[in-house]
Order: sequence, then C-alpha cells, then structure tokens
Amino acid sequence: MTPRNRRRPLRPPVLPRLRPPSFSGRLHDARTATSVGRLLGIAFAVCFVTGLISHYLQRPPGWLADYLPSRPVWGYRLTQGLHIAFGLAAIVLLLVKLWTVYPRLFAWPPVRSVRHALERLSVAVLVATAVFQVFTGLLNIVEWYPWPFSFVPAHFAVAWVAAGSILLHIAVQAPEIKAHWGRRSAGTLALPAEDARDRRSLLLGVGAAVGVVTLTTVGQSFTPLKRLDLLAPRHPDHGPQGLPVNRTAAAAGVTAAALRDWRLEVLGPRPFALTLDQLRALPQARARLPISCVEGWSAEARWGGVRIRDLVERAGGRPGAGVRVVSLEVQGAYRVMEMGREYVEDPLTLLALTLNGGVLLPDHGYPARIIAPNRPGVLQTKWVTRLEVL
Ligand SMILES: Nc1nc2c(c(=O)[nH]1)N[C@H]1C(S)=C(S)[C@@H](COP(=O)(O)O)O[C@H]1N2
Ligand SMILES: [Mo]
Repeated sequence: MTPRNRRRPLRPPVLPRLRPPSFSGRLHDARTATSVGRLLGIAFAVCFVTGLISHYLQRPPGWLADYLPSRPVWGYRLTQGLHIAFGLAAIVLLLVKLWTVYPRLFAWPPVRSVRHALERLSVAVLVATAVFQVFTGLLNIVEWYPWPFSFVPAHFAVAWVAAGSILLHIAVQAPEIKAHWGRRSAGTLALPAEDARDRRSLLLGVGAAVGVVTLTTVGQSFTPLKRLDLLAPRHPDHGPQGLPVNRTAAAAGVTAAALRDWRLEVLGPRPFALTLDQLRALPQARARLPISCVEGWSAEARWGGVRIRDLVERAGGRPGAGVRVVSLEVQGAYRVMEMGREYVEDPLTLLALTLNGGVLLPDHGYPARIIAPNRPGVLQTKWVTRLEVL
C-alpha cells in the first residue's frame, strides 16, 4: 500500500477563520495621534477664528455693519492670509492624522455599546466635516466649484459642525490626550524607546511637508516670499497693471457699449451725477492699499481717486451714513455692496480712477471702482455706476 492510499481519519474541512484584519504599526498609537492631533487642532482653530472674521467682514448683520473697523489697513490681508496658509497646512496634518488612526476603523467588534456607537458616530461626523472643509476650501482657492451649493454659506455652516465635533472629540478623548500630552506623561513612559524614534521621524516628515506646502503657497499673500510662490493658483504680480483679476470685464458683461454713456450717479438728500471728466476735476486722493481676495491672494497697489466721504458729503449725507454701491455688471453676486460708517468716513476709502499710476483697465473696474482699507476683495466693487447714501 502506498502512503497515498492509506486511509485517513475523517476530519472536518479547515475553513479560513473569519478575522478582522489587524493593524499593529507602531505609529498608530495614541501618542502619535495626540502629537499630530494637537497640531491639527491648532490649524483648525486658526482657520475657524480667521474664517469668522472673514465671514462677518463680508456679511455683517445689520447692527454690526457700522462698527466694522477700517483699520489696520492690512487687517483682512493678514487674517485671510493666515486662513489659507493654515488651511493648506491642515490638509497635510489631516491626512497624517487619519493615517495614524485609521486602524481603529477596523476595530472589532464594530460596536461595543450604545456609548461606543455614539462615540464612533461623532468621529464619523468629525472626519466628514473636516474633509469637507479642507476640500471645499482648496477648490475655492482654485475657483473650481464642482458642486450644486454655494461655497460661502456651506463652508461657514459646516465650520460650526466641525468645531462642535472637534470639541466633543477632545472631551471624549481627554483622558488619552492627557496621558500622552507631555514628554514625560504616564502613557508615554510606558512606550518602548524605538517608538519615540519612529515618531520623531514621522513628525519631522510632517514638519517638512507642511513647510514645503506653506513656503510654496504663502507668497500669494505674503509678498516677501512671492518668488517661492510655485504651487498657489495665483501670483500677486501676475495680471494687467501688475495685479491679478478675478472677474474680467467680459465675464461681467461690461462692454464698451455699456460704458458709452457712463455717469456716476450719487443718490441722497441732494442727488447728483458726474461724468468721468467731472470726477477727475474733483480733489483727488491717493492710497496704498491691498486687494485681499477671499480666494487667498493679496496684492498691494497704488490707487488714486475721489474720497467716498467727499461724495457722500456733497450728496447731503449725514455724518455716519452708510453707502450702497451698485456696479454696472449685469448680474453677479458682487454687483451690489454695502459699506458701514467706518469705511465711509475713512479718508483712504476711494472711488478709484487710477491704479499704479495709470487709468484703470477695464478688467480692474474702469471707469471707477471701490478701494477701501481692511476689506475683503469681494467688496472692492468694480465698474461702479451708482452710490446710494443710506
Ligand atoms: N462688480 C464686481 N466687482 C468685483 C468683483 C466682481 O465679480 N464684480 N470681484 C471682486 C473680487 S472677488 C476681487 S478679489 C476683486 C479683484 O479685483 P481686481 O480684479 O481689480 O484685482 O474685485 C472685486 N470686485
Ligand atoms: Mo476675490
């Protein structure tokens, strides 16, 4: 008898045992999650605060509009620059943070208790909203809107949900965060030395990646670094008259024909209208002010034109009056804009007729545009045709 034919005792077939995959990399631990998490927390906090500033400067509730400060002139440039820089850094940090904790996605059993289920649900909300914020923010700075909702209200609303779920997450994880916070904390001392070495390497890599992303994009608003601006969608110097353009005259439907009979109308107790030559004959003021676009770029320029407060005074407006500005643009979200008292009274707020020493080009708002200090770019209305003293 060959061994092949020998009778074997009957055994049940061996089935592969169903087991969830296991992930045991050394960097998927609570210490790493805490180290990366607090950096991400800082980035999100800066984004949240600067985002709120941006939101209320752009769409102030009625009672606030007259108190928005027009100084410092570089205020919005700074807060918006920080918003974009920290938002871009948050993309790197978020990816690394998700990588450190993703094994928990496969925790087995998936749900241990009601409490555990709620905790996982809150993490799901946190991850979804965080990804939504950095993703929509990134596409906004390249001005690509492949979605049916409008960016500003969605980004604003989800920011609150994200902020709430981050606070909840910190509260739920507080004991772990505390155990792993400091170099000599309890949870940290229990870990082997090679873990610390690997973690240092990971954090160095994260730092390098954030550094590269920041240095190659921050020049779009922080002009001393503009020569390194390789990855940002805009360069602060690229555009007609040395300034970027977001919406061209052609895109706004502002044509030569529409401009032929252009007059500036000023409505108020003593309404009047002026031709461009009459405007040029009024006392001219100069201002060196940045355009700080909510899409992330900022660039300073020299502007010349008539002070808004002079026009308001001439129309018989009371001190402290606000102004509604209407553009020639046929339709568009930025056709009508309102500004409160502080802006109207600021001597640097101009109805600009010149830019960097030349007559405004059509894409920059010829014949006349608004330029005001400490103000989001979207409110620097171009192709102005009417001012209404409120
Ligand atoms: N009427 C009108 N004004 C407008 C806009 C617009 O779309 N329509 N875009 C605004 C935006 S988003 C910015 S950042 C600035 C850009 O100004 P610039 O083209 O002169 O650089 O103009 C603002 N003024
Ligand atoms: Mo903008």
